[in-house]
Amino acid sequence: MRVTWDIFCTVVDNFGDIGVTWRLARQLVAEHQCAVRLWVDDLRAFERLCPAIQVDAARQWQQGVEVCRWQGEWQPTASADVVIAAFACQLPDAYLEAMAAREQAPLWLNLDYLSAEDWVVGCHGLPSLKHKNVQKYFFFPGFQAGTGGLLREGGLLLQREAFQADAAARSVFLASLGVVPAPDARLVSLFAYENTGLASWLDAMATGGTPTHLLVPEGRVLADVLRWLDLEQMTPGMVQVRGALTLQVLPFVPQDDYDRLLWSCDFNAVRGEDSFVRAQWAARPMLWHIYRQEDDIHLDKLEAFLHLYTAGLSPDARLALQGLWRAWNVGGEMAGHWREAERHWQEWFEHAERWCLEQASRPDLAAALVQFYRNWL
Ligand code: TRH
Repeated sequence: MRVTWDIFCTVVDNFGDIGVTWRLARQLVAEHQCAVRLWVDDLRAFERLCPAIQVDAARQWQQGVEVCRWQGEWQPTASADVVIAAFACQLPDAYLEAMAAREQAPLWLNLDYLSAEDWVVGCHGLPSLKHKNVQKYFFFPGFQAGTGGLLREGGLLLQREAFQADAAARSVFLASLGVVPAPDARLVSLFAYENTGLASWLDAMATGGTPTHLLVPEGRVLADVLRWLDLEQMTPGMVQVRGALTLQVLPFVPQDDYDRLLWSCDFNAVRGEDSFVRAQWAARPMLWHIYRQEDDIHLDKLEAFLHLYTAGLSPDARLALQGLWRAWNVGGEMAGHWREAERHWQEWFEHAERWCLEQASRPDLAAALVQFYRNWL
């Protein structure tokens, strides 16, 4: 009998909640033969990542996953063997009762946000709340042994390596997005929240010695790009040139194409959680715009990651990378940090590859979840 899984996702804002749960649901089906229902309260956000989604359907099958619209009145539903509340979302009361009514209680997990902080290791797998006879457990993704790991599909790195080794595949993919970079241009992708530091970074690229082709998928940072260009609007496909910098707006692409975009670029600016992890699997130098939290607690998370990520770098390269990331995350002046980081490009490039391999040497998050269930039985 296939193990049944229910994954609940409320889209708080942005795309990370659905991005992570959709990726996990697909992988549990494809690699672990699980029967997965994914309950989502915002199918429009989902459609951006997966254009095949029918936004009005109460139930639909997508890539082997049963996608259920989680809106309006809850219909009586039997509980699955494993229940995942993603990012502490609140399950429907009637579903909690259905969990408690099972002869054998289900495994109930809260899939938490990703953090590199040390305390995560101590809290991963601990019991949390209880509803009647059903115990909930914390499940923390993470970068260190003793955490739940990172989402990484089987074969992902081989696919990525093959793609990056195939210049023709890269050109064909980029051309499908209308991107034809000059042969000597450095290709950079930019996915970020609003950022007052952007103008100084764009200045640095426009006046720098290396031609840069910057790709900006439609989204929140675009308003800052337009302000810098002194333009009212740019639609996908449009290109603007300022000195050594060519700027191009891209459509928001389906999730698998976004991977290929990251693999195609020499440098990726990413944000939040899922794109942040995907840029690490792309094994290229990167810049992270962390999701802002109250009382600046996100800055602790940033430091925790920087501490781990920069450990193998030479002292100068380490300082350069930390300076760039810190400036970006407080909306500070970027130009000097960018020039400094450019001096360490080759080292950073090799480091990104090493970091990727090191992270990939740990069990991936879906495998860790399946193992957690087996141990729990
Ligand atoms: O959209 P985000 O800012 O999501 C955030 C974070 O997850 C954050 O931790 C969370 O608290 C907040 O949402 C509510 O960034 P993230 O996590 O990178 O998710 C973006 C998703 O969008 C990811 O799955 C990649 C995908 N994507 C595409 O599919 N196509 C695109 O063109 C782009 C730019 C992204």
